[in-house]
Amino acid sequence: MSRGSVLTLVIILAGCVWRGLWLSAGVADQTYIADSTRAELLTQVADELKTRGQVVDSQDLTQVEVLAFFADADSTVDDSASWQLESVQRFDSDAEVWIVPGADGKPGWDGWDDNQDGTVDDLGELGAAWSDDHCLTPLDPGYEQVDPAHSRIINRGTYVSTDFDGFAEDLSIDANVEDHKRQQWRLTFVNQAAAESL
Ligand SMILES: [Ca+2]
Ligand SMILES: [Ca+2]
Repeated sequence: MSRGSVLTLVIILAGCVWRGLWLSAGVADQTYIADSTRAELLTQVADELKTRGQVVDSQDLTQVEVLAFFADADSTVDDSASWQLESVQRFDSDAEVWIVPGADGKPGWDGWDDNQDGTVDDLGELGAAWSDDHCLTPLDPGYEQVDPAHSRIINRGTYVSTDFDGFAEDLSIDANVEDHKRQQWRLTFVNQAAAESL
């Protein structure tokens, strides 16, 4: 047997062992559920646009990011008779992402000179490893209360909240004809039954 054949055989056997371990671990291959749920939700979006007199090609929705949540962790896709649109988000390249000092109110660890520059709790310590410092985007609670004196902008470009009207308007423009640059959209859905039980 040639070296190439042995190598092929080893690869096949390794694949079988890996697949066997995967199945024995009880890890189900559920990608199809995500795909079918996305397709279902985009159909729901297309139907909503249709009620507004807009007919969209499925191609128009391929770039739309879809997130679906179950408020009840015990729920499954099989339980979801319907989904409710929870939020419409648009990527804003100018939107600010801040890093804030966390619950202790101090950059990095409270009372520690995390960056060893001789000054305890200076702004340069923001984001120190394993501290309670964290990032906030316009979608996060507390974003409006960020104190610029004790925080700093760490990035620009993130999703911001908007509404379905803006989404519909963007899709109403023929990007091919009018040289329109389609915006980047994210739609979030929540399991309706779970939402009603909140
Ligand atoms: Ca902190
Ligand atoms: Ca310091």
